Amino acid sequence: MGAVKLNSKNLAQIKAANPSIEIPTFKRGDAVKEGIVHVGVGGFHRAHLAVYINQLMEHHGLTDYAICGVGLQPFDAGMRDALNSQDCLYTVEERSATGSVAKVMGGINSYLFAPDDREAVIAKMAHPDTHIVSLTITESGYFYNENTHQLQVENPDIQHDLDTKNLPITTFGFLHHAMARRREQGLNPFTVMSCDNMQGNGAITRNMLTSFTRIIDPSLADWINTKGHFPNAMVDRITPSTAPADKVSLAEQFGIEDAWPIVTEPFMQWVIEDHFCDGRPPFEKVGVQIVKNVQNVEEFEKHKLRLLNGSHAIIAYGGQLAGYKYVHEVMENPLFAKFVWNQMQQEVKHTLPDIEGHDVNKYCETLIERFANPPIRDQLPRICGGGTGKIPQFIMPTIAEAIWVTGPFRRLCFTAATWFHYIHGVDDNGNKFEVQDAMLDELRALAKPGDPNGLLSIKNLFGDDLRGDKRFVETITIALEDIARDGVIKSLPKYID
Ligand code: CS2
Repeated sequence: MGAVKLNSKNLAQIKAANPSIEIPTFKRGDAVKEGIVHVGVGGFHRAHLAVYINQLMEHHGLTDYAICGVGLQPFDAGMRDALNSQDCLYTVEERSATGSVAKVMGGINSYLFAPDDREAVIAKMAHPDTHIVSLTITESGYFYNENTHQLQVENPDIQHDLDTKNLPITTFGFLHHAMARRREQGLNPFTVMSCDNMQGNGAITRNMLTSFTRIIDPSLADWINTKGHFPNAMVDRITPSTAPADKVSLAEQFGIEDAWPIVTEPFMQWVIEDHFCDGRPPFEKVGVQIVKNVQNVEEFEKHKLRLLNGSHAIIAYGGQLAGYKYVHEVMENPLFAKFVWNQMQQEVKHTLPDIEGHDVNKYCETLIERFANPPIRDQLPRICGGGTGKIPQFIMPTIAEAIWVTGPFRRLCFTAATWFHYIHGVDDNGNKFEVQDAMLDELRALAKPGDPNGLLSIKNLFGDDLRGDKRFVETITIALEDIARDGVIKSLPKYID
């Protein structure tokens, strides 16, 4: 029998054909309220927040926090078409060495594609039923200058949105208009909940939004700043980009025809500060760690960003240069596996705060297992992309702190150097690959094989403290020379022990 097209009408048939598949049995559509508007519906959102909401709706009777997904970018048209063709249902396939489990998710209730109707998005955010606007807009969506910690006011998209006669194109433009409308209507601000991978994601969101709004309307900025809440959070679930083969295997193995399914790992984690100004779902009922203390979230974030994402950096940039395609393949090479372990243990761990009840060595071991999980086939280009938002977050602060406490940082410099070299788009065997980065032109103009100084001069990315540190510049120069001369695989043994 052929696979069945995923939609509400066919759910019972899908379940009957394969009873192991989890399907939503809760009410959807007009029977529920959409309390969350989520900007940036990609794989990660659909494998993370939308899964927690699905579980709350399925097992805990939640009816007033269904999700209205929003896409701001032209490339989101594909998600609009996929979700709208299947009543916003989609499949999450959890894969591990022991097999696959398929779960149809129904937490996303509707989807708005901003380029179709920008006003509809503003109206939705401003609606009294909306209590939370959540974001997965990637690091570059925040227009955050890493050096000055300020909004990139000069950015043309921000300039476009600062003229309020224009309909907005950036997240902050939409949030600004919606907040203004809520104030006019006598409502509370909604909570703005960042689910992006950034240290202090809530604080950055607050800072960027109020800076943006202050230029247009200082009193609105004050209102948002005083009444609005922006919880900080650590989010975690490795979610590869969906490959065409994933659709085929879902159809073959589970009988579901899904225009855009997700393949992910069984593991998921979310630690979030309890800081909501207009109510929230009882997230703790589905395993979310809700913490009262912002410092606690920061500690979890630090552990995750420096250990997981910091390791991903060497796996992705080093692996791409060495000619690999997937994370698990890189981890099968003992040189990389050992380097990753030693970087975590010897250079990152000592920069991290102790967290009560959190065993950092166990956490590192779990990471190695997660990276090595072959069936999720996590693609290196997914992790390589957008490095200008990643290296300054996941690697540079660890180097700066390691220097401060005179700990070792050679491996971290090697990791940073793999990114510097990656910019050229040619691997160690002379094969070309595509480099994805919003700042690519600027990077390419400044990158030189074996010489980090051009890239280090980008003030938005690298602060003066590191650029001015002789030990750092010397160490990264040597690493970059090694890579340019010998390639990653030949250089690795020098950096492992
Ligand atoms: C990856 C993350 O893109 C990246 O840099 O390291 O997407 C990673 O898979 C997630 O942070 C895991 O939670």
